[in-house]
Amino acid sequence: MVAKLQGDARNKALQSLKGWAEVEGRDAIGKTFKFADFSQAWGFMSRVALAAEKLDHHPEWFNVYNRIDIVLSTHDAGGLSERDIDLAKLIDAAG
Ligand code: HBI
Repeated sequence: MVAKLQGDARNKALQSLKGWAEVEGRDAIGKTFKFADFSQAWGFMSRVALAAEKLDHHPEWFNVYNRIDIVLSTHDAGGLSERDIDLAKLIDAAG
């Protein structure tokens, strides 16, 4: 069972991220990525998909042409966990 991030640990984890914001109305974080075109965006999504599969932790995302809106939350925990923080860092590295 994955634990939800709470209190100081949660604040510290959120502060370690760049450009990720808490999502209104749910225990999740989100970030929007923009690329030059669809091909670049799809390449990024492919890299993220492989990293997510390795981590066994998956993003919620929405893509239109060169834009990808990503939301991270741990369904097994019912909210934000350390797994989302790890995936956010992998996603940033794939950008
Ligand atoms: N991805 N975001 C997210 N949250 C989960 O709880 C999760 C996941 N990917 C795989 C996964 N859980 C597995 O542990 C199974 O629950 C399918």
